[in-house]
Amino acid sequence: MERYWNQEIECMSREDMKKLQDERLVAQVKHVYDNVKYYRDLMDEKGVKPEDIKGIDDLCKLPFLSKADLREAYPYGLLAKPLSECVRIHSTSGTTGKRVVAFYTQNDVDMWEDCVARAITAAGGTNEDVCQVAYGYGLFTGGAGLHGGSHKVGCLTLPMSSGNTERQIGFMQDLGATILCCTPSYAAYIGETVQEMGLTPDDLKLKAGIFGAEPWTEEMRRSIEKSLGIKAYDIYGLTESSGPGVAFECCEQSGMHINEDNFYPEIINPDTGEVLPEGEVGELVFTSLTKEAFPLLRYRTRDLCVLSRKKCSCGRTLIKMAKPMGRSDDMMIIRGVNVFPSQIETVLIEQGYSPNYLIEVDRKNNTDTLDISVEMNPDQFSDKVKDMQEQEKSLAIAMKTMLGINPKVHLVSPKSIARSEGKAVRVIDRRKLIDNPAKK
Ligand code: DLL
Repeated sequence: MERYWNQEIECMSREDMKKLQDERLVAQVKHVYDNVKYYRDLMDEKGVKPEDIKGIDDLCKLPFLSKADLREAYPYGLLAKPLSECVRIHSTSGTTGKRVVAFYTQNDVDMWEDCVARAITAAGGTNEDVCQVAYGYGLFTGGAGLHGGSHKVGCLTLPMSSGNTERQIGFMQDLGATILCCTPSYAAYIGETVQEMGLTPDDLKLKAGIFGAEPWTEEMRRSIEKSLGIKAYDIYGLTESSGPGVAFECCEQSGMHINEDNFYPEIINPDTGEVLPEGEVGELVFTSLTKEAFPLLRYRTRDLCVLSRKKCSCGRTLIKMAKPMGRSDDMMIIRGVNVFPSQIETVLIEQGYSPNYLIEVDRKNNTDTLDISVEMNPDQFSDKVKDMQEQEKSLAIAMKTMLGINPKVHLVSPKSIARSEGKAVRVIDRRKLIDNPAKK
């Protein structure tokens, strides 16, 4: 029987949810307008007053907020509560520019942990479970988010953080961990290490994994499920919106339910800002409905995905988002063709290769080049050059079919590509990025 953390909200009728969202939006907009000068200026510029927002149907009147705004307002410019009421910060890694710092009041932390508790419950977690948190702890929201949710559910929480993989597996065995939380790339690495240590999934008590923070394919899901003997659930979130738990997967494993009582989603055309109807692919935009310290109105995530209100067999009525296909700024434009790393991963796993690969993009003589280094499994390795060339050729053909362009494929020896304990870095783009405005 399906269990819920907050059945009233998770299974609420569409009508009641809309009413709740309407009320909460009105209050959130007023809170923001009254307390954040940056927003007040943006709204005044657009000629919108809080009184103009009577509910969700008026959302489109509000201006968008982007990462550039967050950077401009860094660090305190979007804070909506006095520092005396703030109890925590978290921050993005800042790999694509200045860090973004998000603030939390105690109520914000409680709301966040409640969202994560829904995710853990949907993955089958109860107070009988032992939950190993192998996301990084610290400024990153992964460790703190899953840790807080796990406490709330009452699981025995193992605050491992990421890294030290053999010790990680030792604890997993000794304490009988039943739920593993980490990035999917780290889960794949843990699965590989389990095998290298001469163990099988039967030597572990794991039953579920809660993996997110980076895009991962269905093929990767199946491969992790097999290597660890678990059911693998997706979880989504971003630092700006509080962290993991904005959306979570249920037993149906067909997209993630958005905690829409706290985060209202829209899908827009990233070029025009036009709101797209349900079912169309576009950029995901979130409006927080209940945040105190760091509310976000119409925040552009850059994540590309699709929303669906199709009935879910788990009984939840919360709207679902498909697995994000990547960020608009992850998309590589190579010789004019849009290429996502996830397409490359799908081909590799379908063809029986490991998810350990590196994509290198460059520009030589004014032409883009795409090189994909792929690690072989020991049984794929051959000392005959001709065999290896044949394998590379057949993989390159499969890639061409998926991507529409011809990459150079290099099969490399087992274990030669660095493993990831957090978010995997799978793309090195050496071109001067002039053709992807999202990256500027
Ligand atoms: O990655 C929060 C998180 C921690 C989510 C642990 C899930 C689990 P950021 O570091 O700010 O926050 O990165 C947010 O990561 O905009 C997406 O592009 C990507 N992302 C997060 N979850 C998923 C997912 C955390 N399940 C950015 N699938 C987001 C695909 C994801 N991409």
